[in-house]
Amino acid sequence: MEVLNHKLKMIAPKLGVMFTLMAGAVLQGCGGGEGNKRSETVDSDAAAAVYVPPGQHDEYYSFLSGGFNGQVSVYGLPSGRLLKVIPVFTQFAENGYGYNEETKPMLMTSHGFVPWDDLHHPKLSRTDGMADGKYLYVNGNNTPRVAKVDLTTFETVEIMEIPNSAGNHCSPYPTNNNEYILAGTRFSVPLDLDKGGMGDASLSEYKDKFRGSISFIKTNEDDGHMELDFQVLVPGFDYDLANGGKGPSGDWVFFTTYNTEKSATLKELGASQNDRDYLAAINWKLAAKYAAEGKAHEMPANYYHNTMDHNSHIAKSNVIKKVRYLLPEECPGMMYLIPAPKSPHGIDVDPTGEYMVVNGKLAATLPVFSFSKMQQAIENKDFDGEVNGIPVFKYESVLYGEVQEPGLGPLHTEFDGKGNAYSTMFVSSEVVKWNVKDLQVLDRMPVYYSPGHLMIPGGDTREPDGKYLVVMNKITKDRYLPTGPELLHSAQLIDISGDKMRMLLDFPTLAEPHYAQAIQADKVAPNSVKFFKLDENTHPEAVKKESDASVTRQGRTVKINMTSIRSHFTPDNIEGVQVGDTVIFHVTNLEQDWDVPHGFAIMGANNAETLIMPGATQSLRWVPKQAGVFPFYCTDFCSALHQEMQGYVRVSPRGSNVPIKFSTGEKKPVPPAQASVN
Ligand code: RUQ
Ligand code: CUA
Repeated sequence: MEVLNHKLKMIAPKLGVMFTLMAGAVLQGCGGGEGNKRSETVDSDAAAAVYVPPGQHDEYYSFLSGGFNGQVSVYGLPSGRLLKVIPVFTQFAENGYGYNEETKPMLMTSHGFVPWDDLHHPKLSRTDGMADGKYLYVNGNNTPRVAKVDLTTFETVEIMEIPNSAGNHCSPYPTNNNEYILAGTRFSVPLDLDKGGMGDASLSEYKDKFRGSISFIKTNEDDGHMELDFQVLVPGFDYDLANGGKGPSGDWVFFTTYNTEKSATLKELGASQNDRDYLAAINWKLAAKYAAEGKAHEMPANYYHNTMDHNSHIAKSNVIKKVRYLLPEECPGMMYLIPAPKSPHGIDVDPTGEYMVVNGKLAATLPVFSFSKMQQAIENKDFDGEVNGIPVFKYESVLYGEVQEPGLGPLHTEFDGKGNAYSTMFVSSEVVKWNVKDLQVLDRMPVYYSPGHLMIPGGDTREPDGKYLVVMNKITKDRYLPTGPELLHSAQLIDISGDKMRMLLDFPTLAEPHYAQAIQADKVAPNSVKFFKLDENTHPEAVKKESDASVTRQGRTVKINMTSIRSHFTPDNIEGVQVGDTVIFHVTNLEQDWDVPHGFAIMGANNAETLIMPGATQSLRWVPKQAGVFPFYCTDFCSALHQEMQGYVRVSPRGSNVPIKFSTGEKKPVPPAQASVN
């Protein structure tokens, strides 16, 4: 296997695309069975390097995208311990997100309620080019959305649907002071500039009618609130990934493109005809200036912006009906195209902001472009024609150099802040370390198997923390005990503090992580909220003391305003509900203590439980379909009497005359004999 691997590396660059892809199949195919043998190369002291003793905390929070589970998973590093799952685009039965009445509006879109997405790229908010630990932005790939997670509560608090986009993959990219979150479309679609949104067009009209868009989402400095400021409508290519400049290139953001052939069918062939696709360079500051100075047009739109109110914990949706757009051909100096190896994937800019690495997954070399040469080329008008009025640079005029024989299938690169870059090779299944200045390969580490993204804490910022590297592998095979045909994906932790990489740890991950971000724990942990203050709870249905609990009927709706505290609900006996009523339980958790949520679930409900944090109110809708006496109970083991935390709702046949009645621990008259003893 080692020999074959080596041979492929030597031969494949010369044989081109098809062989490279076949080689991938071969390597993956015989991956099984090799894993245990190779892992013997792990140092005997690796365990000590990742050991976090019981009761002690990890050094970093890492946020791994959940890919097709639509969530974010939070792991501690270096231990690889799972700390939390944050539901974002996906309903989450564990805590009721997307099931309870308060959070349902978060998942509303112009397509209706969309309870799932494919979440690829987490990016931490930034101050002065560094992660500041306030928010985590993530993309929804399938139904284009950008979400914001508040890192004081680890809750999704905002979701913005992106109009005129299809496949929001090169997204989100926050600029160095969070001025904008940029989001680029993956698929181009026929845009109807008069009526707004997608138009009806024949696929044979792809070349003329299809367009892409790059969205500029402005953020508010105080609370990170998002607002879609404008879009740049770009040529009908596919746009893959984005990353921004820093330092001298801080005003720029770069997007890889593929299918510059504008092929509408069989893209695996059609989009690989040209020898080169492009790296699109956009001066975001200039774009914002053009938009502010009246260069923007306006078109009708229809997209949702959902926000969660901090005090009431109620989400609401705003539907926005127009969007502004810029056309590159009307905005000189805003956008350029750099020829890049065909069908490139990741674009990564080094910490100095001078070098742009294009990971050409089908290419034999890894080209590195120079930002200062690009500035020079703009000045000298060193162009090789144009596309839709956008100047195309001559390849040589912006190229810094190429890493020779880096490996097969480069996908992504990050930096250690010591002048080195680390790239994943999907096909040859390795992480390759190389020097950014002299472009020499310094080290290779085989990984298991087929890595996508890798992540170094701060590795995409001005000052990376070059201690650990996490590589996220697409194929798991034999790394763990088998679990049938479906296996979790696998992450590996590598020590990059020395000259040579050192493998430390394997840990399975939930669903399919693409990108991840990590940050020193002390930038996040001190701000973590322990519970919500009951007196700041502005939920209109909140009940702040047991004596205010109530059950009221309004027509066919029965509203139950209930409290929970260790270890009972008030009320816990409810009568007068009829078959077919809409019953809404508004449950307020009266606890004012850390880590005492109460859950609420009722038999036969067509949604999920809801888990109520201390001081918060959440509402669950239930339409009983049968008569009977239905138990409800607390789902979270909250005290020694948790099993007693339960109650009943009596449901009578439709039209019955049982009145609304409710109680908790009805006091029985005290017998006179005992009364005198007390
Ligand atoms: S992308 S590796 Cu969104 Cu590279 Cu997945
Ligand atoms: Cu409350 Cu269990």
